[in-house]
Amino acid sequence: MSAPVVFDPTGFAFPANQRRALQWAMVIAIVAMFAGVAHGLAQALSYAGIDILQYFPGLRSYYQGLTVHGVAQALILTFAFSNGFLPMVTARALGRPLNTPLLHATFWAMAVGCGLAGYALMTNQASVLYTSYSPLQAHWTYYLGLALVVVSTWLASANMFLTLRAWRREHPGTRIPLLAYIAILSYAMWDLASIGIAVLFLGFLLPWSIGWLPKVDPLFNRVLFWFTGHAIVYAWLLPAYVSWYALIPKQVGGKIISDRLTRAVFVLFLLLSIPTGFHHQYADPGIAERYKAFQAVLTFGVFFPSIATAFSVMASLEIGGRARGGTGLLGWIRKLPWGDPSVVAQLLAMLTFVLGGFTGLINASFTMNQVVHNTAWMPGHFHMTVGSAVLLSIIGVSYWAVPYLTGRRLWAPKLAVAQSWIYTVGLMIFARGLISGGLQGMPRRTFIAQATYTGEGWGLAGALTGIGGSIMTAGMLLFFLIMIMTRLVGKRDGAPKDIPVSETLTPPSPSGWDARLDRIGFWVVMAIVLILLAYGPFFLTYHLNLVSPGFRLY
Ligand code: HAS
Ligand code: CU
Repeated sequence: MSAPVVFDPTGFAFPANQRRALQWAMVIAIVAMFAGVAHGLAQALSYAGIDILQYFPGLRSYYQGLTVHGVAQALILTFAFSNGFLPMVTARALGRPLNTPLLHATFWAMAVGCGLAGYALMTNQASVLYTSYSPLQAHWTYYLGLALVVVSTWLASANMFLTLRAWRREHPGTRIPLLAYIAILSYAMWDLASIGIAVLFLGFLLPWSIGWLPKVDPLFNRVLFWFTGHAIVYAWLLPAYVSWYALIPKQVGGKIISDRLTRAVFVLFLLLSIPTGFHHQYADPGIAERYKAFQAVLTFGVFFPSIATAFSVMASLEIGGRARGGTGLLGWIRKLPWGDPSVVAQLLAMLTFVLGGFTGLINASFTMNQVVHNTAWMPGHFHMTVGSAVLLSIIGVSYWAVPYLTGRRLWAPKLAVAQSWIYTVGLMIFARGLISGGLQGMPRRTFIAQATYTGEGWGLAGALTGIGGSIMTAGMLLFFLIMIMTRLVGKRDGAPKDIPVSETLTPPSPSGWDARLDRIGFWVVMAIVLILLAYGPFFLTYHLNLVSPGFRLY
């Protein structure tokens, strides 16, 4: 008899100790979010000419605040969340618990990493911004701390791979459940991508900050950073896509429209996320135009799986909206569960991401990039991607995951619906300010509140940024209140007992071309081939110039 194609893990429940470990991953994520939000308000108000940085105890410079903001939000929040979320859904999809020692090791690597990097940041010894560009030099604890954060993501991946291997042994011939497959591929992509930053930190910046390596090569360091640094944005985004594809349909009463399309989308991200990093360096000298042009083309390639996602996620939503009685061309939209805080946060995440994605295409265009590079446009772009699609999805997932993990019902669900709306309205005003300011030449990473110059249109752009940023902060404070109250006073009955896992319209086929998508090892090798094509010529022909000592300017 042939093996069943669809595996059914009904009845799976996490052991209590694993549930606790997963809760702690969420705690780190939410604490990092809080640290980042306070500094976010200061950055936004700076664009409006208001300086509140002077009131932050212990803060010595604008760049210290900006580094804390970027590191906390972009590096800690995102990965602390994914370290919990991806293994959690993998275990649920495979119907088997995770490896407990690995789960604890993941947590401790992340916690110690945050402690070390946090020490350097708080004492103003790491005001190098989240891009960690040399020749700005940080204290060694910053590099070691962030290296440990990366190690924690590897441990989380190892946990998923081991769980998958054990499951495969017991289920030969059965297709990998879709949810586990896309969660594992998300981190497989990141594992490859993180090699760049691992070499950068361990091979150059850490020995340099200790004094073992007297000088570094800033251009080469930037190349290593962006090798990881473009793919990192998909490492942030793909967990949100996991939720949009595989959880949200169930939450709105719809179905995943295609098993094979969903798998193919994640394979495309594995293949194309990394060989595109030069699109952050169009303006850098020392990199041949032809390498930049090749990666520009691949950047338009990695746009494609997001477009496929837009159409297929919308189709699953439509199935849900119609099942709930929606009719006509757009009537199904109204019928979506707009009263469910988890769903609303993620619908708003998707809607704002449309603009985030399109501004990305402008960045990616070789010539238009000249207009927007290093201007306020850029934070406008990335707050509509990581600051909306990713953040609002993390918030949306938290609205069911925190009750699921703590066994306590969400506190004040109506307020939670309002929370996402308030944040989103603030975000749109804020991004409108930054985008228009950027088009009028307003620089990014500049303390505008103390700038001795100004430009046409910066007044309105800055005011909108300040107003929008304040509204976003109010939205985030509500989120923290809801999380704390859920933990403290949330009712002990009525919390979700299971993760919302969606069904697919048609189950995966046991044979045929799409069964080959499950050969993860093969796709990893293909990804490496593409990386070699895109980066190989540069690395092979580059002469390392160790020229720069370290500087601490702020
Ligand atoms: Fe980007 C710079 C190009 C996506 C983040 N990006 C950045 C930086 C960050 C960032 C942080 O080519 C600044 C880095 C720094 O500090 O210097 N980006 C792109 C492109 C995409 C893109 C082509 N970026 C992202 C995502 C990010 C992110 C995602 C975070 C998560 N970006 C660039 C470039 C630069 C850059 C250059 C360098 C610029 C420079 O000069 O420095 C694409 O992947 C975007 C594709 C996405 C779409 C949107 C699809 C829409 C979907 C939603 C569907 C809606 C539904 C709603 C279903 C085309 C999937 C239905 C709901 C109903 C209610 C009906
Ligand atoms: Cu990029």
